Amino acid sequence: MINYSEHPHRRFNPLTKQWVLVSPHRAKRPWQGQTEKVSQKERPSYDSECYLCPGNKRASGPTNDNYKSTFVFKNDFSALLEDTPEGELNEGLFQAKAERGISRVICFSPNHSLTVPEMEVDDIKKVVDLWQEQYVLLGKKYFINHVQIFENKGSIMGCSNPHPHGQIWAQSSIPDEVNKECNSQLEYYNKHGKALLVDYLDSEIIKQERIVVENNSFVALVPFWALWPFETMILPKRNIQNINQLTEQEKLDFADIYKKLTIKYDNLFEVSFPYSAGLHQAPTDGYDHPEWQLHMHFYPPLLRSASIKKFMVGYEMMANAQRDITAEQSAARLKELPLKHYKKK
Ligand code: H2U
Ligand code: ZN
Repeated sequence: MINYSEHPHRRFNPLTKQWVLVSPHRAKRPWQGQTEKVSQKERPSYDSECYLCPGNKRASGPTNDNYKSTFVFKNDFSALLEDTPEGELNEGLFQAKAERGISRVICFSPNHSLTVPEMEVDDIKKVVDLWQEQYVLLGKKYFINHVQIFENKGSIMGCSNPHPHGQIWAQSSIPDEVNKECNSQLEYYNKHGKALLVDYLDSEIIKQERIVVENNSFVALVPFWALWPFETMILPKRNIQNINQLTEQEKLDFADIYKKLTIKYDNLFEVSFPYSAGLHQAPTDGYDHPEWQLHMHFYPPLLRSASIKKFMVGYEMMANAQRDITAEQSAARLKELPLKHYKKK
């Protein structure tokens, strides 16, 4: 009889309809717990060379406001442009289409030395306030059908600057990852009359196998179908299609769980834990989306220590995502970690 914590198996991701190969027998070797220290220089709270610090001149010329909490500006090297000319190529196998959009950068704090897990909950809430405001402002524009809010953290993830910040890319098309989730959630809703992720969270709450941390309004868990070793997802406890529906209290709770989860991440290998994280929510195409459930994904690359990362190469590139340690094992490790940041020990 198959034992899912021992034998190779595949797990299905109902959001993307992709499979992940799980090989738990390979992770059986005992955990050595090595946490080799990577150089962790304390950063100053202000860096005159940083292009995101308040009052500083950015790479391309403009000067940042002397901001006191959060700060948003148009990406000086925007991947998407508002004034892209119309155009479409439709020649059989050769298809292309002009794309319009807006790219913005968000500074989370004026303090250069901080990261989300080290920020105060009230200050993280201001980031959530800004996300909400930007989702609405950008989403209202007639040529914006999707608003992607995300954070790249750590140079290993290609993040260009340690100053706490995130980005927003808003555009007229629904990007691929979101489109997969749109289709799956709609299909599920049409069949069951409920949002897929609402049913999913209900089952996870009953099972109690993959939940890492929760508060009154949110749960953070390792999804059953996680690809990355310590991948997690934050889910609201009520059905919310987009961030604009969050109440003041829920925004505070969102900030609280964002902080708690990232503290656990930092504590795992006692390092500022790198990841790409992003909100997934209903498109801003003017339609109701009862099938949608707001959620935030965290895709961290680290595997065994502060420097040993999981590579999605070889088999993953050619065939299928694969992991050794099961989602349940990862969740158990994250769950047992303290909610006090290791630097405060
Ligand atoms: P990361 O989140 O990956 O670090 O990217 C930071 C963004 O900041 C990046 O998209 C922008 C880059 O284009 N940027 C500016 O808009 N102005 C600058 O002066 C430097 C970087
Ligand atoms: Zn800075």
